[in-house]
Amino acid sequence: MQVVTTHKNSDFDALASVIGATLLYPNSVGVIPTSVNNNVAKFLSTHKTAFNIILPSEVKFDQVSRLIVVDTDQWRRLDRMEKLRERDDVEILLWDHHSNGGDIEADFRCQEPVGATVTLLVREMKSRQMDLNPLVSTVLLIGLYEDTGHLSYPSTTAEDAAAASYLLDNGADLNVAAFFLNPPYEEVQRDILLSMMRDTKKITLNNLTIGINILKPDKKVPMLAAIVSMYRTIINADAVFVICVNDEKSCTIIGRSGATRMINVGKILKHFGGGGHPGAGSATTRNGEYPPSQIKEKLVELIKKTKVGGVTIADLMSFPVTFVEGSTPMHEIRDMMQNQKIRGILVGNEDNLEGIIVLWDLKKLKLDKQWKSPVKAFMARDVATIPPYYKPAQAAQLMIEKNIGHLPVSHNDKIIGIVTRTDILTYLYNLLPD
Ligand SMILES: [Mn+2]
Repeated sequence: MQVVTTHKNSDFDALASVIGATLLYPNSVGVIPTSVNNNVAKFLSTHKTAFNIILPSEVKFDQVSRLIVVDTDQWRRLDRMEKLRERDDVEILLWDHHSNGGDIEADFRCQEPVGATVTLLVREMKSRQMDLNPLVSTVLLIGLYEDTGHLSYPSTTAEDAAAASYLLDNGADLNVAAFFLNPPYEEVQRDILLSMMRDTKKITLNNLTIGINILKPDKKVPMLAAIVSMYRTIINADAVFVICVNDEKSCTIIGRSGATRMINVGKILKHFGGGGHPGAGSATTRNGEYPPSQIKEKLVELIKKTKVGGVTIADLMSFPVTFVEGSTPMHEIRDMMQNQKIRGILVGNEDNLEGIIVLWDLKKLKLDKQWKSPVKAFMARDVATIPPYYKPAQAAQLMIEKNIGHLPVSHNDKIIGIVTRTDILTYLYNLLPD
C-alpha cells in the first residue's frame, strides 16, 4: 500500500498536492488529516467521492510500503503517521516548497522554494505529458492560487505562473476556483477583526512597526489566518502576530509580514515549534508551555534580536548635498538643475533646512519676472526627512504617503545626504549597475 499525506489543518495547497500526488503514483491512496481548513472542508463535503482519498483511521499501517508526504517536512504536522516513522521497510518520498529543516528523512525529495507545492507536482505532470481532467486541474489551481495569493505574493515564481497556465489549458474552472478561494466573510470574522482593531497596540522595534494581539475567542474562528492578513494591511504594520488562546494549555500564533518581508515570520515562529515562510507562518503551543503573555514577551525579544540587515538609505543616498540660500533667484536654480542634471535643490544649510525646490515647482512660474524672484517664494517648506538607517522600502512608503520624490537624509539634526525616487526605484527593481 502506498499512501500520500500532508499536514494537519490542511489548506488547499496541501489537499491539491495530495490529489496530484495520487495521480503521479498510481495505486496510491490519499490520506487527508481529520482537521482541515474551512474552505477545504467545504470543498471535500461536495467533492470527496471524486478522489481516491481516505481518513487516517482507515489506513492499514502494517501494509504500508511507501509514504509520500506533500507540503510539509515535519513528522509532528502529520496526522497519525508516527507508526511509520521507525519502520525501515517504508520508503519515504517528499514534495514540499517549504524549507523548514524538518525531521522527515526522505529517500527521494523534491523540495524547492516555489510559491506552492502544486507547482512542483505540475512540473512532473508536464514532463510526463499527463492529461488532467478539469476537476483535477481546478483543485490544483485552487491550491496554487491560495498559496501564492493568486500569483501575487513575493514568493511566487515564474514557474508558478507557468503551472497556472498549464492547469488552465487543462480546463481548470475559474468560477469554481473563485467560489472556494473567496468564501464570504461572516459576522464572526467581522467581529474578530473589529476586536483586533480595537485592541491594537503597535510597538516599534528596530524601526519596524509591529502589532501583537492576544485574542480569546468564545469559539473556534474559521479563516483566522485570512483575517490576520487583512488586519495587518489595515493597521499598516510591518508585521503582526496574533496569539489566539485555544484553551488553558494551548495557543495558536499566527504571524503575517508586509510585502517588504523585513521580519521573517516563519523563522520567528519556529521558536514556538511552528514555521512557515518569511511572509506568513503559524505555531501552536500545547501543554501550557507558554502562557499568552509570555508568548508576547518572547515575540518582542525575538523581534528585537532580528537582524534587519541589508541595504539602508545611507547606502543609496547622494552626498554631499548642494544647498542654496533662500534669496537665490529662480533663474539660478533653473540653471543649476540643468547644468548639474539634478531635480531637487535644498534651501538653507546642513543644520537648518528651510525648504526644498524641485523641477516640478518650476512649472509654477508663468511670468518672466518671476525668474528673478527668490527661491524662498516657491520652495516647499516643512520638508519630510528620513533617517539613514531606514530601509529602501520604508523610503518608498514615505514617498507614497507624502507624494514626494526627494527625501533629505537627517542624522543627529544634520542633513547628510538626499535620496530620490529614482535611487529607490533603481534599487528596488535591481537596476543598479554591477
Ligand atoms: Mn503550501
